[in-house]
Amino acid sequence: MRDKIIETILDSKDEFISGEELSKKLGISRAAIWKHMKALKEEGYNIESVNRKGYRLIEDPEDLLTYQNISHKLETKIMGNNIVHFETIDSTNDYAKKVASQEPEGTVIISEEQTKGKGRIGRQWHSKSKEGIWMSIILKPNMIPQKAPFITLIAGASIAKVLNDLGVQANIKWPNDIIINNKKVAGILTELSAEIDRINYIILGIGINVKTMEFSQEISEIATSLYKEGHKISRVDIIRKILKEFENLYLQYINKELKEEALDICRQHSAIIGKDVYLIKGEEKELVKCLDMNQAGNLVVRTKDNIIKEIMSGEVSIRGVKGYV
Ligand code: BT5
Repeated sequence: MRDKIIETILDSKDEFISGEELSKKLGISRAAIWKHMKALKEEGYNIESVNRKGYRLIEDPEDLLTYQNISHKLETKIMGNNIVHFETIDSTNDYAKKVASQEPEGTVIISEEQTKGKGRIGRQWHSKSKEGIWMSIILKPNMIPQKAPFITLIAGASIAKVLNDLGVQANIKWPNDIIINNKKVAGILTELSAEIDRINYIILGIGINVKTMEFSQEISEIATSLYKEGHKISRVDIIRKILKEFENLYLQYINKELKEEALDICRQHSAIIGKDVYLIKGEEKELVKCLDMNQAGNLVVRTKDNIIKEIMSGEVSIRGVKGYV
């Protein structure tokens, strides 16, 4: 019922909607409406109630990443059907792992803040309250574990496509970074639980800097946000669009083994194909030229000695010759 109330007041935008109208539309008493409104206010919705006029949302409700807000106008079949929202949590990936066996595929764990946001190989992911999108999607594809790394590329492709469609020139720094103006705006952390021949679940963690204007010193040179780059786009809108785009590419991949669309997006929006970059693996650093991404989603590079080799995601980090890319 609360979802319906939210939907109705979202539909009436800045206009007041009276208790009577709401009670007619939803078929519940005005007292019941009042109780729901009270609960919604406690949840953080800024609902104004004025005598004889009724109710309206007085602040941008888009800012809350609740199920009610995201599911309104969400056009997916499975992604985001179930959303678990936190004000604060250690890491949405860690929480997702704890609940993965009970929750259905497509469940989204999302938090306004992470206190122990994670990057790859134990690195930290800065996730300040309400400044970005910190979310994890639980996936349960019926396929062999070797096919899992491609999911990271599908996620990168969906983020890049959505941002470009919204007018943001975002590129993919293979395999898991999204870049604007040579700086990192988003990162992906894919974690896998599997038997030898079967996936139990995949946790797809996505972190996107949206509103941050000042980053901590450690990352201020390499990080950026959508707002910082002049794109004031609502977090809810981005999430809905990413869930839809990701679902499209994901279902093509797991149901029909189709990769072409995702690969095309990755190539079209690549931040590194055609460039000289450093491949970094532990202490080793090697200068190579990126030539392409092959069908498997691996990076094809040419070394200084003119040897062509294929790099698998997860093996390396990449740095540009003159900075981050
Ligand atoms: C990543 O790792 O880029 C994966 C980030 C995934 C974050 C999401 S948020 C939701 C979910 N729950 C989690 O706990 N994690 C996922 P990696 O490629 O290892 O990059 C990490 C590096 O990026 C750090 O070592 C910093 O240099 C830099 N960094 C940290 N926080 C950043 C931020 N907010 N924006 C840009 N760069 C950042």
